[in-house]
Amino acid sequence: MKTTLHYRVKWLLALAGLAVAGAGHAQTALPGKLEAESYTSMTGVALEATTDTGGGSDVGWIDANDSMTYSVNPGSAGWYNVQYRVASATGGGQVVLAQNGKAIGETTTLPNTGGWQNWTTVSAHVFLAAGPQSLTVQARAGGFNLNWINFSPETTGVTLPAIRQNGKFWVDNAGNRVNLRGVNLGNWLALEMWMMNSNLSNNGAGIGDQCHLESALSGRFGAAEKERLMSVFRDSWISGRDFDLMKGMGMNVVRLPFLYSLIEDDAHPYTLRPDAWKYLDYAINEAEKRGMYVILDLHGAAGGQAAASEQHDGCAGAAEMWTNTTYRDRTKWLWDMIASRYKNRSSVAAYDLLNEPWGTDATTLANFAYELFNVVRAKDANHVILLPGHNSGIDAYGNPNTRGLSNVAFWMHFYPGLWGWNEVQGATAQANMHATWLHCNASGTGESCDWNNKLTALNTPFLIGEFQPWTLTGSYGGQITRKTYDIYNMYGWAATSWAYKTVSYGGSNGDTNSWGWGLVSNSSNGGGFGALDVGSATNAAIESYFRGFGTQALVRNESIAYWMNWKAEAGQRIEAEMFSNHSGMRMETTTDTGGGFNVGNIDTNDWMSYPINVPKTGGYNLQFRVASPNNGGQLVLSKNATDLAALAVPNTGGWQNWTTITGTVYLTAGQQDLAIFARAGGWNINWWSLTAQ
Ligand SMILES: [Ca+2]
Ligand SMILES: [Ca+2]
Ligand SMILES: [Ca+2]
Repeated sequence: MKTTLHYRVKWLLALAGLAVAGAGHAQTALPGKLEAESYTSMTGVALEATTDTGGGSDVGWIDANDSMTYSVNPGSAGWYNVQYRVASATGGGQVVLAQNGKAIGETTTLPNTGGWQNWTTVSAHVFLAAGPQSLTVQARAGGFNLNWINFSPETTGVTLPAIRQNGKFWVDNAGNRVNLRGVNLGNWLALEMWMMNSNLSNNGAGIGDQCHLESALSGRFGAAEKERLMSVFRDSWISGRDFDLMKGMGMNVVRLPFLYSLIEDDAHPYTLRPDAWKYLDYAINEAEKRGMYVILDLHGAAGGQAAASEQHDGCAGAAEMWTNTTYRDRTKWLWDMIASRYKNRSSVAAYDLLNEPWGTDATTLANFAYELFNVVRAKDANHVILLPGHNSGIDAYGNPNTRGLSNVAFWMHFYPGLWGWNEVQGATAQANMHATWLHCNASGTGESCDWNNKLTALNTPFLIGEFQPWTLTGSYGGQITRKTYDIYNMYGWAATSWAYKTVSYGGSNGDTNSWGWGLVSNSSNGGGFGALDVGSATNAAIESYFRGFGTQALVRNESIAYWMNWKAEAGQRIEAEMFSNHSGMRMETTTDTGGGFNVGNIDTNDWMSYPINVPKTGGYNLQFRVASPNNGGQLVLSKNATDLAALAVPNTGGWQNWTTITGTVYLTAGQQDLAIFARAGGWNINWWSLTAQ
């Protein structure tokens, strides 16, 4: 009934000459308010007087597929908050912004406002390029009136303290050390096909890298539709829920791998894509809102920089940037653009100039990285610039300090236990291998200690840009992951693990004993997806498949989530191996009840400390879970080098024969560091506790 009347009235309006184009054909500068009636062209709508605040006209008689096109001029590229001023007596309206016949934002569903002149404001957001352009408002479903649309720059309302170098440490602008611990957003803005183990194929053949996926899509549907489908993938693989999940797992930084072709128009070198900053801005905004930093990581440069066998720079095959000066020049141009855009953005923690640029020798890499450093520094005086590690190390750089460089850091990627580096079989052996890597030998050298000594001598900060401690360590995975972050932070290093999300077409079973490379994976309950042959599927089917990555159910590794959020607390078992600082200790797997790790290698004068909040001043009962094949052990609980309690550690008949010794202590309330000190060593400790009397 409504529909019949609706069409009849629209027809009558047209007859009466009332459905004329809006008076204002002028270009609307954005940010600003776009009157709905100021369209330059439309299909199927009509104007009417409005009783909304401010009066004037609204656009009514909007049915599905009706549209209005406007001439707008955004002053700068970026994300805009969009406010639709709408009224509806029926509800069910749906609106989307489009350009060149393609949606460029999310579809927004509009409410029933209780009348055709009862107005409300509905929010959305969209990325717009700078400069004059047309913008179409498309009705996906009709049944609403539109008075105006307001565009304002999207801001997070959050300003994070800027990160800079102070000697070997990452500090904030107040000079406080910042323990950066985060994860890589792999397979998002730089695909690695294995991470979606997806049964993706092209005419029955596997797809080896992003280049082949994109060329298959271009070949079938043309470059514009390929770009649209890739945008659908990017809009889907990562969204707000993922930043919530990362935050919930204790992360305060995200390393963001991207390909040059996300920014530079590959068909027109030295030209920014219209949507060049869409995804980097989005990620920075989403991280910043949650108090998290971003490290911008050029994962694939023009021509490719990685070893020939690697797909992670976009295309497997030769690293042509090292033999072609144009590619290196384009890479300099790209960093000039990036530094110009983000120079004042304090939530960007650092620029990661090139990922694993191992298609050349260490000296060539160092020389080019210093060239890139100068390009960035010419535009951006603020940000820390990361010099890329070669697979042979960082020695070819010499000492950046003696070159007079500031706000500079190195990165390496450490993967013990994988690809021939200390590979051992079985979760327990893997866990002990990681524990060995994280600790010094008796002379304060070896394993990760050598790197700490090297970076200390260089007086330069360090990022472990990639590492993976959980996939082969079974039930030890969560704890060894936390411990890896703790030890790296103790050295002063930032650390970002690889990676946030991996999926498989059947879904993960959520079993932490056989967990893959993601902190999260798709659930076997509602997260699965099937095969897709991009050589024969319709573009609608490909779009639907890509969209599925945004809606599939996810499961997180609960062991990692637990340990990343673990802290020493009164009244609970405090795992001895979760010290935040130490001298001379190391962890190892234990066969005591409950498993996990104990602390061993305890020699006389070794110590370890724990930040803890003592809830109230008074007496506390102490328990220490210890084992020793020796007589004469002495354990002291201390604070600021003052003894609070001393206990004898008995001979229990073996390093893994455990007993619990008890004592008492008087503590004052408040946040403090408590230390366990070995007045006489030769014992192990698994856990301890303090409980108010
Ligand atoms: Ca209006
Ligand atoms: Ca020791
Ligand atoms: Ca323990």
